[in-house]
Amino acid sequence: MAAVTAHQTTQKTLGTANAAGGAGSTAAAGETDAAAADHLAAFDAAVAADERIEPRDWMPDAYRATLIRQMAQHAHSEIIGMQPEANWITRAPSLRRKAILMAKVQDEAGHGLYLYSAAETLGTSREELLDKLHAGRQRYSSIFNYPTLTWADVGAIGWLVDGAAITNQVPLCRCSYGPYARAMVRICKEESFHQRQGYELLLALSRGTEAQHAMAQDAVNRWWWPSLMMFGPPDDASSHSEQSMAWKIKRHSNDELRRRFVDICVPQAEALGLELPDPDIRWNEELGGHDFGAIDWSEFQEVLKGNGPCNEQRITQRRRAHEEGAWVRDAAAAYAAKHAPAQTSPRTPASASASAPTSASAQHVEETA
Ligand code: FAQ
Repeated sequence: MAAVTAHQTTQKTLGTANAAGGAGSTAAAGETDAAAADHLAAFDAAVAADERIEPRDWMPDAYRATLIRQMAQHAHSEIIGMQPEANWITRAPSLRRKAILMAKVQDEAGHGLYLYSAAETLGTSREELLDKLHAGRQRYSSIFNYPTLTWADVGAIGWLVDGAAITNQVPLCRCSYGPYARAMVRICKEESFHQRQGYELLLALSRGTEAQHAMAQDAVNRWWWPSLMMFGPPDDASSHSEQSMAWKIKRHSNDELRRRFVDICVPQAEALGLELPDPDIRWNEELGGHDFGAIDWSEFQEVLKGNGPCNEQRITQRRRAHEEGAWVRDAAAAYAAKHAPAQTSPRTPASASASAPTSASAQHVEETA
């Protein structure tokens, strides 16, 4: 990928993206060309100096739109990602395993909450983002369109899916947008616990009976390739990477992170006593990393088009959970209105103090299942 500076790419995209609104839009009414150029120069300098861009700072519309797209997709992935594992809560083989799995699934809901809140600082709302998800206008990760067929899938998700998520997300802790970077710090700590519980679960199965070992191997066989796809299309087909890396939203390309993940997994699989389902994995001395087999990108494209094994089921369940949670949102809004601090300003009519709360506070208790 050719090296580009934030300035070059910012100029290329200035004014081309749909502004999401907010304080720092390039579309600020009445702004002169000179003022816009000053803003752009200050933004580029901040990115170049590895400073954080904060919600009230000026930012190019396309930067804002890119962040909203990625953060929304990330938040949607967290809450839709609750479904495959939640499928096993009632069938966990022991109280200990059930408690751990419930805590993990709850953590994913929390991650969705942090990320929707961080996205709201860009001038969008959680309601709007969820509407777009439910209407199929925003994506969630391809990985959550695969079924969890056995208990070992819970282990494979923890080890591989959370493992891939951490590999991708640790660099996001240094993302140029402050609220996203800060949300990622806490999320990564929790993902790290998730990855370990999956590894430990698989280890127990791998060292168990022959049937348990076979179940663990089968789960790894099914989750390996979709986990590699989580990192996104190959670099030469990744439409957003060049710009996102120039803006320091992304710090590494999709292929770089995918390779890093394979390098991490190979010795872990060995320690687990399980095989990765790829006969082409071998050490490449020259690269200082592992080579691996070709990914079936047509499968990835089909899943993105909505034709994965569980796309329909996941989105239907998500829409149903949202509808069934309407009473909780209504109750929270009524409670917030009742307890809203009284307005004392003489210019504010008394009735205004009892008006409905902001959508942000009403949405605060949005269900996440
Ligand atoms: N699935 O140009 P790029 C988790 C789309 S969280 C679906 O490379 P970008 C925790 C992409 O949006 C997992 N779509 O895009 C957990 C774009 O579409 P567009 C989620 C994908 O953004 C564990 C097009 O392809 N993590 O697992 C995928 O630069 C267990 C072109 O792609 C994040 O979201 C995909 N895998 O790079 C929860 C991390 N890949 O807009 C529960 C943050 C690409 O052109 C249980 N996100 N697309 O229509 C990122 O780092 C980036 O957005 C990438 C994609 C790397 C995912």
